[in-house]
Amino acid sequence: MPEIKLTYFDMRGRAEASRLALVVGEIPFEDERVVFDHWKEAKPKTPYAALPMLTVDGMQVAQSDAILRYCGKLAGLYPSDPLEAAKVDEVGGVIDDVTHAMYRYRGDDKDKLREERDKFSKVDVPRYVGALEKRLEAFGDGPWAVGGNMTIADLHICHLVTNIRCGMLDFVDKDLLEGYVRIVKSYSAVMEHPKVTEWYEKKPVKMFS
Ligand SMILES: N[C@@H](CCC(=O)N[C@@H](CS)C(=O)NCC(=O)O)C(=O)O
Repeated sequence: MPEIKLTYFDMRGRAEASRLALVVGEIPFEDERVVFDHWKEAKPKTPYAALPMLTVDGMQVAQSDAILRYCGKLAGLYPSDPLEAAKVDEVGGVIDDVTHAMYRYRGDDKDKLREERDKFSKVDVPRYVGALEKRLEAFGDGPWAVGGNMTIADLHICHLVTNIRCGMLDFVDKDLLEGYVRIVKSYSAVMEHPKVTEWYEKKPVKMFS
């Protein structure tokens, strides 16, 4: 097994799905959390001046999706069958679409933010999450998103549901996703996995604080 270090800030953000993949796969790794005071110095040493970054036997791997896919492969959470893998990547793609819509407005104008987040809740979520719900129903009864086992698709979903449920998004109802039964089923299956519960007993969930 290679020597692995996953470097990110001390929050879930774009690294938690990869951390969970390694945890579930029982892959030993160093969970390096950079404090913002040290980030200025570390930033130019990363490939794209951004985190997360994975270091595998001294080799840097950047971009959260690439990192997650790599961790998923190591952990046995990425299908070897190309069509099943495509379904997993499809889920990752639509979660990216939803996340993009969530952060479409990044300015300081609270009225504008409320307007954008209303649009997110009333237009983007029904469009993307509603469609994903139907796709998962077509993929199977679950609880896993794709096939009969956990894959990184479930970790993508878990990331989205956690972000909404924790109430960190201004002007977004934390119950927004509760009606999407098939999606919540996948989220719950991840959160109830013994390795995941053990992880959160040791590392309480931190969002952006
Ligand atoms: N496309 C990149 C985006 C990485 C990114 O934007 N990282 C943010 C944290 S989520 C970052 O490093 N921000 C600090 C900075 O830009 O100085 C990925 O998915 O890894």
